[in-house]
Amino acid sequence: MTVLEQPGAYHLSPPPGWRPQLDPAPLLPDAEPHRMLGTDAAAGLDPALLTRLYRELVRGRRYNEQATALTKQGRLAVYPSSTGQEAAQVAAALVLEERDWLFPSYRDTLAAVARGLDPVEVLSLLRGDWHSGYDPRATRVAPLCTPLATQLPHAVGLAHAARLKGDDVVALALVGDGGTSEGDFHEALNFAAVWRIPVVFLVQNNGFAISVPLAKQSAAPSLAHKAVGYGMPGRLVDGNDAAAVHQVLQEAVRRARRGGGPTLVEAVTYRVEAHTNADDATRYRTDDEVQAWRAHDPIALMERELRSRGLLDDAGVREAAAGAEELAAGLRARMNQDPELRPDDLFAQVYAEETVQLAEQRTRLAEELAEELAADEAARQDGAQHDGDQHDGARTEGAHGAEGATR
Ligand SMILES: Cc1ncc(C[n+]2csc(CCOP(=O)(O)OP(=O)(O)O)c2C)c(N)n1
Ligand SMILES: [Mg+2]
Repeated sequence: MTVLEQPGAYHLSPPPGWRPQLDPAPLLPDAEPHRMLGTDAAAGLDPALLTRLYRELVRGRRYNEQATALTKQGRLAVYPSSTGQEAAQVAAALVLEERDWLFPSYRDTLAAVARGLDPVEVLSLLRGDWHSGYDPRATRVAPLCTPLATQLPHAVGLAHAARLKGDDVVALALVGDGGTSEGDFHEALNFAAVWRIPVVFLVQNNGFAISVPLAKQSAAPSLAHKAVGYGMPGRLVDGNDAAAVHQVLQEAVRRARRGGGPTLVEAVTYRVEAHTNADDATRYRTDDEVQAWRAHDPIALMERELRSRGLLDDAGVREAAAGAEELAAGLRARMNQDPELRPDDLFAQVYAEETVQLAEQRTRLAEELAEELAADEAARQDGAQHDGDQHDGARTEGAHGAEGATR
């Protein structure tokens, strides 16, 4: 007899005691992205914070331009520009306390720079020189992460461990719209919500995962809505409004710090440049779309606010531009120096204890390099011998020639 055949054993609806664990209504994001700049609410914002945000936005844009130029000069292997997304990255950096941790993706160089990291060290990975140019422990910034969304479980694990150890640490993890389709996104959010981990997830929805537009990525009402399924609040914010992103993230960080658990924030923004210097964005989107977003520019929004409140004038704009120019000049000068690389470093810091395979590879590389060096040396000596012979020949000929001439 199956369960269906047992009288009264099967109910079409759940037993009456069933109810949702949590009222989903308070978790739902607002219908429209939260905005501050240009609204009455902006009057209450701290002028020092606005000014700081503005300076970082201007520096960030210049940094993007300079780094992109360096790819064209062969000084940087690849650069994923975040022009148009500066507000979300800068706000993410400024909202954290020194003891907190940032988990960036490959596109989040500006968040690392605004956090105070060395601008050249931030580019080390994208230059292909070294695993991470900066010390994640000292800076509390995890390495820029290329495998999509893997930084999310890392952030959750770190914040969980910190809480177990009694450390007052919040982790802020950045991810793209495309990254929300990854299994790691699901695992990180589920674990974080169940364990009420002090972590904040910031999705920069820049409209695209390379050439895949958001509509082909997700059918959710918004990416912030995904939070509800995990049992954490979802917040929707205008990602080009640095003051609004800062405010929403600050609330989420404070909530996490006081034990309220994680929040998922979706910053609605736009990737104005191509995916990287190696991508041609004209193949999958129109110029009109790009121009419409340029009209909602994060720097222009902030400048307008500051000017309307008498916090910025032409001289202030020039001063911010000069500061950004100094950053770019330093970047140029240092990136144009050839780095000193040790091939053996390739194997360092991969595992706490080196695996047998890695040790074998290390030995093989050392042998190959030694062979190459020996071959180079032999070729050099051969060349020198050959040059010497030619030189001697030339001298003899020359001598004869000279002799001939005197004759
Ligand atoms: C696990 C994994 N799958 C695929 C890729 C290849 N890949 C690199 S960037 C990218 C698009 C990511 O889009 P999104 O998450 O929206 O971030 P964005 O580049 O827009 O900042 C893809 C698919 C990858 N890096 N990692
Ligand atoms: Mg994207």
